[in-house]
Amino acid sequence: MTATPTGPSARTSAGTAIRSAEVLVTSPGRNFVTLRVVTEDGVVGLGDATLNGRELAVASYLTDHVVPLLLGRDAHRIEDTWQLLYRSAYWRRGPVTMSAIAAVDMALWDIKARLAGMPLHQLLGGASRTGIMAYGHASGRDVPELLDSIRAQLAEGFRAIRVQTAVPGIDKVYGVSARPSTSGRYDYEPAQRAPLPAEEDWDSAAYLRHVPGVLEAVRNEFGPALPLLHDAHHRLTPIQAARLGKALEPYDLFWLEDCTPAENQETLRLVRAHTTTPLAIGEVFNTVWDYQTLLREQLIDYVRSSVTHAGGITALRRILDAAAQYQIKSGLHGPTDVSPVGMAAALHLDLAIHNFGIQEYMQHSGATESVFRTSFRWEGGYLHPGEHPGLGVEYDDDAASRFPYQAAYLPFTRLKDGTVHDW
Ligand code: GCO
Ligand code: MG
Repeated sequence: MTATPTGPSARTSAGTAIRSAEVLVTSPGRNFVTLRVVTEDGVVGLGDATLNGRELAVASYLTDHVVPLLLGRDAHRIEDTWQLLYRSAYWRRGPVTMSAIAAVDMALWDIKARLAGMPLHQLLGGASRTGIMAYGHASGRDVPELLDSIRAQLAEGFRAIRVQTAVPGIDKVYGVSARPSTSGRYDYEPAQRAPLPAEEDWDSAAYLRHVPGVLEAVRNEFGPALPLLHDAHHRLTPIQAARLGKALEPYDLFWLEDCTPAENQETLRLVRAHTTTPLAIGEVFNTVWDYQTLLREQLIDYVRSSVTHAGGITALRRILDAAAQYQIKSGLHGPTDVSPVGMAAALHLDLAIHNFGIQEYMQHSGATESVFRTSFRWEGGYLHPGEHPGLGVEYDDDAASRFPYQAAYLPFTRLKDGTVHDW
């Protein structure tokens, strides 16, 4: 028998052999990359491969380098396929590679669960809770607008709210909607459709002076019980992050997110030593290695990864199990750039794991929902992935064809003196 690159034993002529794997790019309001895997028997699995602002790199990684390895393999062999894709490339990790692997992993779990006739969470151990507590986004260009935005999110049913605010002296701040989000869905999409990225400005000192007062106003208005979250979006130095965490302690945050760029995990020792504000980190991480020190030294409280960017259900489950040893919980990333497929995968994991914390839920647009038909439910502040076999998402090709890809970039940031800063 001739050895193939994927190994002869992984191939099969049974009905579960992978017949096709197709990369679908669509842009219903924003860009999404989806992998559709089909078995010889016609069972379909979907995986999300969307990497905001770098979509076509993952599409090419999949089409040019991954799809040829999948054809003829047994769709049931999820672990073997994951290990093959991770190890056979030689070049490991990174968001492009790990988003591509994630898409394959999700699609294969989708197929396995559809074949089992069960919603995916059943294969992950079954439900550990009845619903998934989600947080919504609120923002304002000033305090009254922010308070209105929070009221609108509460009216939508959210029981936990992320609070972002404009800062005097800074033109455009991450997370702040350009128009009031006082009714309907929160409308903040940082990726802009343009041939080049937009430039924003930043001033950490102005931000640090302004944010505690805003959180105080919010706490005073809504009382002590409402869980409040805030995202510093990687912009602070360790000592600034420590100061912010300390300054926010009176307002009892559910979490402070991405207080520093956490490429240097040891940095969090300093932040941790100075504040009891809970810390959430990891949306830009893509493997368990990025969390090694953070988990072992208990430097964070919440794991922020998405299924899409952390190598899929197989890999994120391992990160969350590692976190559970230290009572560190999940707080999975759920912005609109995680597609409904990636969101469904997150919800099945959220429902099954024991160390669930909270789930971000930004709500996709009507255009996005016309392409991705989901079966997850949003009721009373809680999400549920539903009981459809598999992930519970169907892809509508006709709807997708109405939304061709459009180049879009995340913005970047410069300080007042022109220095490029972390966005
Ligand atoms: C969040 C994130 C997002 C990211 C976005 C980048 O907490 O939801 O910070 O808003 O900026 O996902 O693509
Ligand atoms: Mg974030």
